[in-house]
Amino acid sequence: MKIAVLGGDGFVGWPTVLHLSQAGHEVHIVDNLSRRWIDTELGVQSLTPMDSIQERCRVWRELTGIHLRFHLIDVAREYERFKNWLAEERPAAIIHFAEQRAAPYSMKSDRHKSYTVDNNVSATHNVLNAMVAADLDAHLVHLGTMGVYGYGTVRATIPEGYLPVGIKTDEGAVEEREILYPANPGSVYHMTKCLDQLLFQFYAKNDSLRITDLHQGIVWGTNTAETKMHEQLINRFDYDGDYGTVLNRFLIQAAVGYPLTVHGTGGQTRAFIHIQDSVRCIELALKSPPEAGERVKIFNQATETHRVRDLAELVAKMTGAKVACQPNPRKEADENELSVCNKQFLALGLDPIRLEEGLLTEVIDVARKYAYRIDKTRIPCVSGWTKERNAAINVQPGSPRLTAVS
Ligand code: NAD
Ligand code: USQ
Repeated sequence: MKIAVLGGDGFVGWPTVLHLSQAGHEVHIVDNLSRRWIDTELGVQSLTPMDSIQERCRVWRELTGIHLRFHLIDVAREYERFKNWLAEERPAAIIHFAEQRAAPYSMKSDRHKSYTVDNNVSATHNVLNAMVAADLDAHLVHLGTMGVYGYGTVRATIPEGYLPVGIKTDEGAVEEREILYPANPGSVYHMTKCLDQLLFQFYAKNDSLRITDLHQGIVWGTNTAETKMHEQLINRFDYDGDYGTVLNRFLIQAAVGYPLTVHGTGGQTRAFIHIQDSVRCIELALKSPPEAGERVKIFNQATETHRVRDLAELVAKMTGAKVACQPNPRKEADENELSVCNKQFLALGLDPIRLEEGLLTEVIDVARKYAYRIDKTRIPCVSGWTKERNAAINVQPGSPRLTAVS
């Protein structure tokens, strides 16, 4: 099948491209390389040494004989070019990763808020708009987030996208409905993913587009079977205060003897998935598209939940690292419970990689191996959600800002 991977140069996009290519699909990467420009803006680099996208594609071709096509297109800003490209190539499936995905980056300043909303909402709308204009009946698979549900504690398992409700009619009867689970974003970035959901709902209803939205948890790990095939196919690994996600950050912090940066009490519970499972889930979703006219198909793409302080303790036990609690730069619940339904992927055959199985390999093979590339001054989170939070974290480059070390 011909597949367009929008955002195929990114952390989840690149291993997905290789996995689908290895499985025999004709893969086209569409990316504007904005993520690489943001590295330059922030003065950071991936922990792992990444080659250019063209070089990555050349190495894949040398290794496998398979030609990956790369198209430099800004999906948010170059609507006509993107539409014409889509109309000409007519992929059978489109996987949409092409958004600004870091919550701290989206909260850095008013400029970063605007950029994130403009980029993400325009990119998603342009994809839908172009599919209709080009009369393209492709299956659109979007990478959404568990964060659309929010992290307020509800003593009930979060369903996969839809919540059954009873609406009391004027006559006093009860009408049964399933509605999108109430959106409750915790950052401007997460808010764009909530807006995406409404765009999908409308285009599935109005134009019968076939859409799958994957509500993904925090992705951890680095490599997959395919990225391990050659040193130059290595995946990116973000560790800085904006793009690094919590578990991957703890792993590199342990590798360089930096106290593990737990925000607040570390009572935040989040959903997680290994990068290899993320790629497998996308393939499973591709094989199970909705029918035209069906509502948006929503999967929870997460395999386990953990509390931040438990993760820190686990990494500390494994490596001898110290744990340091610090003022939370985010406005979020200090403590929350989280239980997530992921029955659909399990039913399709997903056999999840557990944290305990993969963590040690990740520390030794990746974090320690490339520790020499880490700039410790880029580890602190310097993006506060509000003026008060910014003041509380006392942003000074290199400032340790630690309140307790155990
Ligand atoms: P990433 O930033 O590494 O990759 C995104 C890619 O999209 C980059 O290569 C970037 O250059 C490209 N891009 C951004 N805007 C674009 C535009 N307008 N036109 C063309 N290309 C554009 O992010 P990632 O970690 O690979 O995440 C991919 C998707 O998965 C995101 O949408 C994110 O919200 C979602 N997600 C990620 C995680 C995670 O932990 N990484 C968890 C849940 C969901
Ligand atoms: N946290 C720490 N210490 C750190 C970094 C983070 O305690 O050094 C805490 C945060 O305060 C937060 C939790 O860990 O409570 C998760 O933060 P994160 O940066 O790992 O994840 P998040 O900002 O939610 O975003 C990431 C991805 C995003 C994706 C989301 C899935 O960057 O693209 O949508 O995970 S989810 O969290 O399920 O919404």
